[in-house]
Amino acid sequence: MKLLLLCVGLSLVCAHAEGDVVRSNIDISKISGEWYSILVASDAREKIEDGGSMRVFIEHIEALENSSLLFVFHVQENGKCIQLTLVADQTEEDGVYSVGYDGHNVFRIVETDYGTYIIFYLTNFSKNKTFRLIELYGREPDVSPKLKEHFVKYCQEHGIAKENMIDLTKVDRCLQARGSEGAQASSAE
Ligand SMILES: *[C@@H]1O[C@H](CO)[C@@H](O)[C@H](O)[C@H]1NC(C)=O
Ligand SMILES: *[C@@H]1O[C@H](CO)[C@@H](O)[C@H](O)[C@H]1NC(C)=O
Ligand SMILES: CC(=O)N[C@H]1CO[C@H](CO)[C@@H](O)[C@@H]1O
Repeated sequence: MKLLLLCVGLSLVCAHAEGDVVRSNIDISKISGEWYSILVASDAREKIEDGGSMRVFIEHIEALENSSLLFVFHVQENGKCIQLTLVADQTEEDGVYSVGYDGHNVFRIVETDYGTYIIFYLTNFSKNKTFRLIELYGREPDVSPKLKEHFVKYCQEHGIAKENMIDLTKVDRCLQARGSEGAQASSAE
């Protein structure tokens, strides 16, 4: 009992230090707005390498009235930044969404503090092969080294090694294409 109380006490301290991180009952209206892709990890590395279908750069997220989430990304095709819009629908499971893009994808929000970062965990079920993708988005173009380390640890705990992670802050994320309404829209499936 004493130990339990100690743990509860410590986790409160820790949660406070991290800045009110939520892992359940996430208020999706608060994740609306601008985001930047920071780190991405996958057990199918080719999907997040240059030319991979999952090498996408987030621009913003919008929580829709029907509880679906609208994602606006950029992808690079032949050196050009193309806008990609996807709508993810809520599933029956709390905090779990599904979206059709390069197969059928199911994802959930792992954790967020709304104001600094958000982590998504996605599982892909394409024709033959399923794979997982874990992503870190930041409200600013970069996040603290501490947060990156936290993400690396989370991925490793979920069986994705550091070699299968890409630091997207070191590549061309189509930042120059952000907010350009004229960008050619392309929508998947
Ligand atoms: C919610 O609304 C969006 C935009 O109108 C639509 O694309 C999406 O399919 C809707 N989702 C559901 C579950 O009806
Ligand atoms: C998918 O699986 C089928 C049947 O197992 C196989 O014949 C086919 O080559 C596989 N396709 C790919 C792209 O791996
Ligand atoms: C639910 C499910 O099938 N998940 C699979 C996703 O892909 C990874 C990697 O291929 C598998 O290990 C999981 O079992």
